[in-house]
Amino acid sequence: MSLSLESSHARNEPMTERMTGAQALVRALEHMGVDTVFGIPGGAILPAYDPLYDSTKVRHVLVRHEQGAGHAAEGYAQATGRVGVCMATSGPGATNLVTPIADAYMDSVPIVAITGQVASGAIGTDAFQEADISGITMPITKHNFLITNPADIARTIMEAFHIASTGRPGPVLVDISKDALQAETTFHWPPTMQLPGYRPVTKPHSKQIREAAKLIAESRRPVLYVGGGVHKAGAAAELRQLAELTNIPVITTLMARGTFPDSHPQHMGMPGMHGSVSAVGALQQSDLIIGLGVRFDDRVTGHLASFAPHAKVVHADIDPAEISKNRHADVPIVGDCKEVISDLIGVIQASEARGDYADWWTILNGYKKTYPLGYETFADGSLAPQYVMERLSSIAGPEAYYVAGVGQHQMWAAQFVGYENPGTFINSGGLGTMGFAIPAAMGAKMGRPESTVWAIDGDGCFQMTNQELATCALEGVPIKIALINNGNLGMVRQWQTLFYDQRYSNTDLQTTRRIPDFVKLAEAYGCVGLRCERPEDVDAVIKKAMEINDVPVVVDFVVHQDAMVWPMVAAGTSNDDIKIARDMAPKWENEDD
Ligand SMILES: Cc1ncc(C[n+]2csc(CCOP(=O)(O)OP(=O)(O)O)c2C)c(N)n1
Ligand SMILES: [Mg+2]
Repeated sequence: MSLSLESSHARNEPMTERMTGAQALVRALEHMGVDTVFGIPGGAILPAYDPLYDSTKVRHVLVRHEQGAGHAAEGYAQATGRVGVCMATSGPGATNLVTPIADAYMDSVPIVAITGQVASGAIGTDAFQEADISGITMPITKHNFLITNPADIARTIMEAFHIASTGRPGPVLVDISKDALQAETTFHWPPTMQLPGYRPVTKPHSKQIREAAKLIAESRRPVLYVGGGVHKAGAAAELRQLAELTNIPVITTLMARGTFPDSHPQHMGMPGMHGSVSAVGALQQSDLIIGLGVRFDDRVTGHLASFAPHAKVVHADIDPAEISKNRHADVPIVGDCKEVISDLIGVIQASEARGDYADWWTILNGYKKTYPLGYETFADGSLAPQYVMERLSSIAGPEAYYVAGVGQHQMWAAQFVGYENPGTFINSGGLGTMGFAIPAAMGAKMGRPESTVWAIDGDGCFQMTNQELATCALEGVPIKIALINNGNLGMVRQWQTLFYDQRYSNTDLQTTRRIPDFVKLAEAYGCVGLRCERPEDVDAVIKKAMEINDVPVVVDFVVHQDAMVWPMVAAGTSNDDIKIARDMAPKWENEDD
């Protein structure tokens, strides 16, 4: 998958025409190859909705909440590798986009958010529905623009798509005043971009690559720490080649699940707070971490000072600001992961030097064997959520997309679904946004209509954005939702169980009283609603859901409220103190053995 837009540029013949700013906006979107825009109209953006009505190339999807538009754009972008687009009016429309914009910023998702602004003469007067959205989103956008001159619209749209999709991808906001949309202008295409200071470095420095290869050959306990940047660079195939060439173990972060196949013998699992013992142990005991498209996030490192204490670090990222931000890099490499990995492969292949990792593999295979992921089943015959994930994974298979909300269900989706293909697990990693799953699944399905898309959502998350089921039903977007209904804000409850003496303050959603009744709610939205409460019914209900492809399906999996996510590294503690169950720690190999 590549984020290049060059092919759509090449198709465009030069043209000049008189039209309104609003028409120029729609025309520019068409030229950029946009086929789907998610949004809701309102006063300031209304001029743009008029020419949009006539566009045969751009499909506007009327969502039920602007937050849904933003997450749908993210889901679309992540499933297709193209830029996702959302649109909203000024003031509350724009502020409702703040959460998905922040989400896209944290997870480096390329989206362009277009907002209407009050007329330029009224800006700064507290006009009706005025919000300084470019000011508000300054710290959560890769870049943003406020346009008051219609002549700037076409060029700015091209620049916005270019910035969103090149270098480290991210959200770009384009705020356009109502008078700029209404006024006449001359539309030129293609415009000339004016981004003199923007030149992301993609080609890594060859000296740094040689240094990295030298450290790899010298190391005894290396680990490839793979993050979201590898898939974004379209480098999953190169990663596999590098891993197999060197025989180095691979760990895939929450944002990289699927970038390296789970079934591969060199895969150690996911690192971090709810990572596997083999992945966390590999990091902690390594003598060399090769970080590719990662940011040494606190959820991965745990207590930073005790993270991987014996490791040297090679850190490759397209964003120089990430390198040595949290952990000092002995060999910093700025560049696109595809180029970095390809160059590394070239240097390693050309040299005789190879590391000897036999002892390392003995230790790691021991961890894998002794501490596989597991879970508790319940004597009362009630449903374990992890079992639902295992069966879903097996029945829907690795070709499907899985889009998670935030909470325990997200972690179980990361742990118990088997990912074999890059980009097939879509979730809110950096911001941890409840309500992400339903609209993001909608966007993913619109981008990949031929694929099965399962949202894995929590009962808490689902109640934040389930209104987009109306959008899905009306627009013909047959997503499937596995609702993991534990009746609680489960992840918060888990922390209350472990760290707050089981004082369950405000985490009981009381869904046991069927308020709401999720099956009836699904039906009210024109979807099929199914319920499953016992392990013996799981396969049948998933198979039934797989057979329904004309409308969305919601399966209310009523699960035990006490299921917990293990392993766990408690926040702020060392990865060395990972627990595989309450008060149960793994036994580490002595690193000097
Ligand atoms: C918008 C938002 N508000 C609050 C939180 C804090 N939070 C994290 S997980 C969680 C519980 C999620 O509950 P549910 O969707 O039922 O998932 P479960 O953990 O039960 O699987 C909460 C409240 C958040 N991540 N996002
Ligand atoms: Mg819940």
